[in-house]
Amino acid sequence: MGIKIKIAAVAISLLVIGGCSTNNSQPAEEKDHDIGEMDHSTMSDMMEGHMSHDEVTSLNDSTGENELKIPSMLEREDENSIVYTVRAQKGKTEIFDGTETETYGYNGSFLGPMLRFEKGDKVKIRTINELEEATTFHWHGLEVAADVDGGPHDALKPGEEKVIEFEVTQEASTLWFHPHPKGKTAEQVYNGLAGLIYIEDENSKSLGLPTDYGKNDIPLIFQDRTFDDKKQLNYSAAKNEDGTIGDTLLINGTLNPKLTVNKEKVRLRLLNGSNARNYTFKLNTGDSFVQIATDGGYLNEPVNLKEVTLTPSERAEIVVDFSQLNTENDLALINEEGSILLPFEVSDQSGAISRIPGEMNDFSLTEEEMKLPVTKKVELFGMMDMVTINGKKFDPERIDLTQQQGVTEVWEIYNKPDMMGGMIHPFHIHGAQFKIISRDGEEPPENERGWKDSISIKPDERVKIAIQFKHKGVYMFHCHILEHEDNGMMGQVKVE
Ligand SMILES: [Cu+2]
Repeated sequence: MGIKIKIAAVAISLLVIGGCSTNNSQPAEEKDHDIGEMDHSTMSDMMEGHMSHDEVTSLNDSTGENELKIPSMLEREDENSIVYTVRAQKGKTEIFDGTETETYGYNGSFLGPMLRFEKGDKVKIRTINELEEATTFHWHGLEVAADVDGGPHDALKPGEEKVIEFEVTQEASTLWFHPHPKGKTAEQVYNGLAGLIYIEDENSKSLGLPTDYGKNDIPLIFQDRTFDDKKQLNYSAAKNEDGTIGDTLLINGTLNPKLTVNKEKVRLRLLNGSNARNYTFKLNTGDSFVQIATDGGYLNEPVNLKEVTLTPSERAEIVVDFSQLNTENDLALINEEGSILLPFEVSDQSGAISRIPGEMNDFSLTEEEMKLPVTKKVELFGMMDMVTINGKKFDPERIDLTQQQGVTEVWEIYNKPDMMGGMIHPFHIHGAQFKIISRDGEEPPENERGWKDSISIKPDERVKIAIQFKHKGVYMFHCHILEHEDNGMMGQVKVE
């Protein structure tokens, strides 16, 4: 506890230093040198990991009293050749013992099932809106035609349904789905609308990685919430225009979760499903783990890390080898402040034999792609409800950018600081996976050399990405702080 308070105090003083540096127009790198001693990445996380101009509420430690819930795997249906049915609905959920909380969910009262696709699958999904308000079904990270992507143009009114069809053409990855109605995304996600998509392919099935769903292949959806004194999710009371943050962490909708594992390699598919909070995940023992996948697929090689940071909507797959850890200690996944997110209970059983191969993928950023000129510029700016992209707020009638189908272009995304220094914006583009060329002219870190659909951009940072769209139509690009998105920090690219 003492440590946590101390770190918080350092963080506050760093915010002050960060603010001064920005006013002096010092480059971000120099700021780190001033502070010396601490680990470089920890330092920058603490300085720029704040996701709001306000001080960020800490997360309560998980007491570990509830076993982590694992989302059910949605059954395939053969009738009428519709493969899946996904319903958005209202319900009541016992998040706290003995109390019902009003929530939203897909095919249940809270969150959603996991949808499993294989590369090459021709998928039909019957989407049904059983809510009392309009919603959409957006498949985050999926490379599909814009008319099935579920952006704000595709709202289903209460009681409406729509059958969508697409072919899965991308490689094995962990994606997710959530609503995207204009101005209401943040509240609907907050109330519980989010689910997972796993894509598998020949490669993923042959690598020998842990794949026993719920046993050694564990999805973890991280969402922070504020509950009122009646233990309800009162979005309008909790709402912050600059990103809604809560003091209570739910993982897969589980309050105070713990995860029981065998002494084996366990794959954790981390999804930051929060409206606005950033997480730097690490083990409380300081032990390292390996990252094996980014948002849209496997890394070429596993990357050894002691921590990994995810901003809203980003994913990372990591493998923790519990057979190699000292299980005499209390083991837990913690965040940058030391808050206990997920305690682990390690059983004596040795578990399955799985491996982490040295080579997992053939992702490449070509010389040609690196030499392409910047042909799209995107500038993120503002705070609260005054957020813009290229100086404009979202207008569904306006096309901001156009790009040819199947042609790779380089986008440069710049996070323009404001008077208070600015904040991280997680930038997401629909309908495609992209490659990071550079961050402020430098090669991206090893664990970002893979397919991405969302990228964190720090204040004053300039990022270059190479992106190609496989399909036509109008796609959204936006900040994935959901309140910023709802406040108009969103534009449209038309793929012709
Ligand atoms: Cu933002």
